Amino acid sequence: MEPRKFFSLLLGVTLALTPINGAYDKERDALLKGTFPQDFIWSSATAAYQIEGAWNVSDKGPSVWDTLAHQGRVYNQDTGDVACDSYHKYPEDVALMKQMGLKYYRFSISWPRIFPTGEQQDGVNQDGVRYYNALINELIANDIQPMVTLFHWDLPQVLQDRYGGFLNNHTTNTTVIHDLFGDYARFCYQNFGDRVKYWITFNEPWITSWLGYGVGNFAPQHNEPAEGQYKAAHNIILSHAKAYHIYDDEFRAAQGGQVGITLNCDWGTPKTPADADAALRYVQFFLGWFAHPIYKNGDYPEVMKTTMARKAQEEGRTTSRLPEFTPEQKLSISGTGDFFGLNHYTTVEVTDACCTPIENPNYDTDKDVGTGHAPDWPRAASSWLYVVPWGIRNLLGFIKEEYGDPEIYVTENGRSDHDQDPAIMMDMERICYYMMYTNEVMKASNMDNVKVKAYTAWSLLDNFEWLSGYSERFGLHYVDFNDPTRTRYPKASSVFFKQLVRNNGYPEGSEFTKYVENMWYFCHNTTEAEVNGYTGGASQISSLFSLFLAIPMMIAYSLIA
Ligand code: PNW
Repeated sequence: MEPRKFFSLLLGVTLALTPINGAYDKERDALLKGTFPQDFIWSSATAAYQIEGAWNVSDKGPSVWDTLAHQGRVYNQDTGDVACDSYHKYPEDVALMKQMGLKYYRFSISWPRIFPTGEQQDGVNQDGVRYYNALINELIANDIQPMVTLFHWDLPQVLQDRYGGFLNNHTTNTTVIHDLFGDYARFCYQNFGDRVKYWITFNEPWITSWLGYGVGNFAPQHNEPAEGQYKAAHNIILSHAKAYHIYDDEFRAAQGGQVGITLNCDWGTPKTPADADAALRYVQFFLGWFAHPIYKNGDYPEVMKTTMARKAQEEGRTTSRLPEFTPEQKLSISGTGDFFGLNHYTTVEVTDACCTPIENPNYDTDKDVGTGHAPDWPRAASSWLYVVPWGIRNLLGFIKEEYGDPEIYVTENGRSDHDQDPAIMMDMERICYYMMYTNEVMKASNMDNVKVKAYTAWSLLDNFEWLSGYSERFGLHYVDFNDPTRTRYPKASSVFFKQLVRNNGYPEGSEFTKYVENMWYFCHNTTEAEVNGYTGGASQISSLFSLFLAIPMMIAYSLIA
C-alpha cells in the first residue's frame, strides 16, 4: 500500500477510537488555515543559568542561583554547574537552530559572568566577554539574529549581599541598583550592540519579585510576602527604565536596535459571569503591575492602587504596601518599551474572593481572587502548566486593547514533559501544544489584528528547570544530563517546528497543513486523556501514542520532512 494511504487509514482508525473531548468547542478551537505575515519572526529561547554551566570558569562570579543550588534547594539537589554545557558547546546549539531553519535566537547574558561582583569598577571578566562575542559571531555567521536578555534571574550574589539586590533603598534617591544595572546594560550595548538589535532588559520580573523577594523559594530566597515583591518590582521597573534611556541617549542613533522587557502572564478567565471583575483584577495585578507603568502611563494600574490603599486602611497602616513613583519617575518610566515581550504558558480560572484575612497579607491574597482550573484542562509535567490554547489569543487581545496596540513579541511559550525512561523522543504532547498555541496566535494576528511580530519556543534544549532541576523537560532537543558530553538529540517536536517555520503557519493546501488537519482533533483530545490517566510517570496515553501515533508520525515525516 502507498505510504500516504496507509498513513491516513491509520489515522482514521485512531480518530474513530478517540473519544470526543467535551471541552472542544467547534468554533473557538477550529483550525485556522493561512500564514503569518511575511516578516514574522520564529525563534527559540534559552537562559544563561539554565544552559551554560561553567559556573566558576575564569573569573565568573557566583549568582544568587549558584548559591541556591549549592545549598541543595533544588529537586534532586540538581545544580546548573554543568547544565547543557553550552559555554563549551554553543557551536552545536547554533547548528541545531540552523537545522530547524530558525533565523532568531533568544538567549541571556549572565551578569556575573561579565562583572563578577556585578560592579564594573571591581573588574571585568574578559573571558565572559569573549564567550558572548563568540556566540554572537557564530549566530551571525549562520544568519541567525540574536535577541538578548540582560537579566534572566542570575543576579550577582555580591549585589545581593552588598545592597540587598532589588530591595535596595527602593523609595529613596540613593538607590544604587538602578545605576548598577544601567552600567551593566551600557557595557553590553557597547560590546555587543553592533550585532545585537533586540534587547530585553528583564525576563519575567513578576517571578523575580514574587518568588524571589516575596515567597522566597526562588533566588535570592528573601521571604517577605507582605512587601518584598512590591519593593523589588519597583526597583526593577526603575532599573528597566534606566537601561532603556541609556540605549535611547547613547546608542540608538548609531546602533538602531530595539529595547523592550519580557513580562509573563497567565490568562485569567472568569469562572462565572459574576467573576468577570475578579478576572480583570487578576490580570492587572499580574501583567498590569509592570505593563501599566511601562507601556501605559508610568504608574501602577488604578485597581492595584485603590485595592492596596483599602488594604492599608484595613491593616491600620499609614502608607500602602505598594510604593509610589515620583512624578519625575513616572515620566521616565512611561513609554520605555519599543516592543512588548510576552511569555505565556497557561490559563487560570478566576473567582471573586472578597475580604481575605488581613493578619498575614501577601500578594496572593491582596488580589481578592481565587484561582483554579477547569476539570477538563489537561496538565503538563509542571504542576502549574495547564494546556488552554485559546487563552493566549485572549491575552494578546487584552494587550492590544489595554496598551495601545503595541508590537508584541511572544518571547516564550511551550510545555514540559517528564524526565523518564525511555526518554520521550516522540513528544506528541509538545507537538500538539505548539500546533494549537501557534494557531491561536495566528488567529490573534490575522483575525483580531493584534500586531504579533514574533513567536519563540521555550526551549531549544532540555535544561535546568529552576527548582525542578532536570526533572521537567521543555526542549525541542533532548539532552542526556548523565552523559558527560551532553549530546543533543532532536525530538519529534523539532521536526514539527521546522515544518511550521518553513510553512510560516498553516497554508491552505500544503502537505504540512494536511498533516495538521489530521492531527487536530487528536491533539485536542489526547491531551485530555493524558490528564485523566496521569500517573506522574508515563501516562496511559503514551502507550496509545506509540501504538497509533508513533508509526503514522514516522510515515508523516518521511512524507513532509
Ligand atoms: C519561565 N511558575 O519561568 C522562564 O522564563 C523560563 O526560564 C522557564 O524555564 C520557563 O518559564 C518554564 O518554566 C517560569 O512557577 C517559571 O508559574 C515558573 C513559573 C512560570 C514561569
